[in-house]
Amino acid sequence: MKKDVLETLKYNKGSFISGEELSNRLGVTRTAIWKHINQLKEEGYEIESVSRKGYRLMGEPDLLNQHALQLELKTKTIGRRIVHYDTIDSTNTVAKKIAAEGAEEGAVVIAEEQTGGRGRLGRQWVSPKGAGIWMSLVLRPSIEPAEAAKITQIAAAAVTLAIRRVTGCEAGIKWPNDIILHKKKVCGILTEMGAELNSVSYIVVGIGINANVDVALFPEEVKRIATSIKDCVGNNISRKEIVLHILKEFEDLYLDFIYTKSIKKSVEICKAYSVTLGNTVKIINRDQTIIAEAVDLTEEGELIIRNQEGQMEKIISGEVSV
Ligand code: BT5
Repeated sequence: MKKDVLETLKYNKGSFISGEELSNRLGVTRTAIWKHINQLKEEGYEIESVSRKGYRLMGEPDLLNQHALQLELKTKTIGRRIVHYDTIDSTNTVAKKIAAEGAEEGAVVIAEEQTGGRGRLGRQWVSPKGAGIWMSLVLRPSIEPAEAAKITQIAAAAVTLAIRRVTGCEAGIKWPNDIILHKKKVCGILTEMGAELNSVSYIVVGIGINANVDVALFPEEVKRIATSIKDCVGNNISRKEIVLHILKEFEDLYLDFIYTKSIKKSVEICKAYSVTLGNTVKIINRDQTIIAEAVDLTEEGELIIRNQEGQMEKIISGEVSV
């Protein structure tokens, strides 16, 4: 019921709705409405109450804990359980630990700050307190280890859609795991797994987003390549809105993958918003560097390139710079 009260207030954000109208619409007494409003206020929602006018939602807290997200989450499984930390070394490390101990599919670990945030190949992920979105999803698809990279493409598509829908910023995807705003990195994705030889036992997909982060405070070498959503929008954005949208978009695309066994839908989104395709790219894979033209993505989310001899090649993973 509190969820419905909040939803109605949000729908009318900035304008008054009377206690009577709320109670008629939701089919409960005005006293019940008043109780829910008070609870919401205690949770940090700024709600103005004026006699004869009613209630007006003025501001929402930007909390990423289980309670705050649960109130507005529209998913079936993803994010139904949220483990929230103030400070943790890495949400991926925690997610892998709880997954190995049996955590259910859809569990999400979120931290306000990471002291040992990780990128690929042991690189560091800068994760300052309170301003970013540092989260990891636990998944249990029945797939082969070689398919794990598909989850990165699903996550890239979900994050890009969420940023675009919530902020209007034209987020793009640099294959395979970077989300870009104005040519700079706003988000990185790290997919890890626990697996037997032929079957995956769990996948953890870590998503790091510079939401309201002050990039000027980053170390010099990261500052040059990074940006934040705040810098694109011009003011702080609601991390909660972004998280809610990511979880919903991710669930839709992930379930589509589970049912159809194909990530075609995600790949279409990755292609539509790709900043890689059509460009000359440098691909670094272990000790090999190739300069080539990025031509297309396969239905499985691999990159097709045309090398300098004019031959087409399929790249499964690697470091790409445009
Ligand atoms: C990635 O690796 O981009 C994956 C990052 C995944 C981070 C999330 S946060 C939640 C979860 N928990 C974790 O511990 N990790 C995941 P890669 O493609 O290897 O890029 C790493 C490089 O990005 C670094 O070497 C830096 O150059 C740069 N970098 C570091 N922090 C950054 C930041 N906050 N914003 C933009 N770029 C950053």
